Amino acid sequence: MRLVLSLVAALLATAAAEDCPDNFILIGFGCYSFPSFETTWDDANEYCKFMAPPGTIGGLAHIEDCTQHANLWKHIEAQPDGKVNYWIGGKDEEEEGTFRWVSTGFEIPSEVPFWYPHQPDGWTSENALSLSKTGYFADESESLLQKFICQLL
Ligand SMILES: [Ca+2]
Ligand SMILES: [Ca+2]
Repeated sequence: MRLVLSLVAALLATAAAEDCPDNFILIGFGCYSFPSFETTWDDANEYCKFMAPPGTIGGLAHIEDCTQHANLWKHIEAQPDGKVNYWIGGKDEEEEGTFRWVSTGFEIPSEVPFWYPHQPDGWTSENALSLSKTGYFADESESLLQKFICQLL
């Protein structure tokens, strides 16, 4: 029985690893990539589109439920120097104070459970969404140079 279980576990692990293309890793149910350089929000989003393999669509990551938020942060915390600010795919430039995922247009709920206390606080000078080194969301100026998280959408 134990042998069967470990065979099943090995098969599942292989299947999971094959679910994401090169340069992407499976975290929870999504394929993510963590490029090593820092750039502006717009350039980060363009890079995520550019690095997606043919036949797939890439963009900055969107985090739409608590489980995925926790999965991603657990992965980040486990990396050496992982706890920094990362651009993710939300903006509030169309309607100040209402952040939306640019990939889907869905509104990002405010306050608990995603946002750091008292964020967003930058009004019209901060219109881009960051998964900050606190593990929670914050608004930042989109021209800041930060690391970023890409996702296959
Ligand atoms: Ca804003
Ligand atoms: Ca802020």
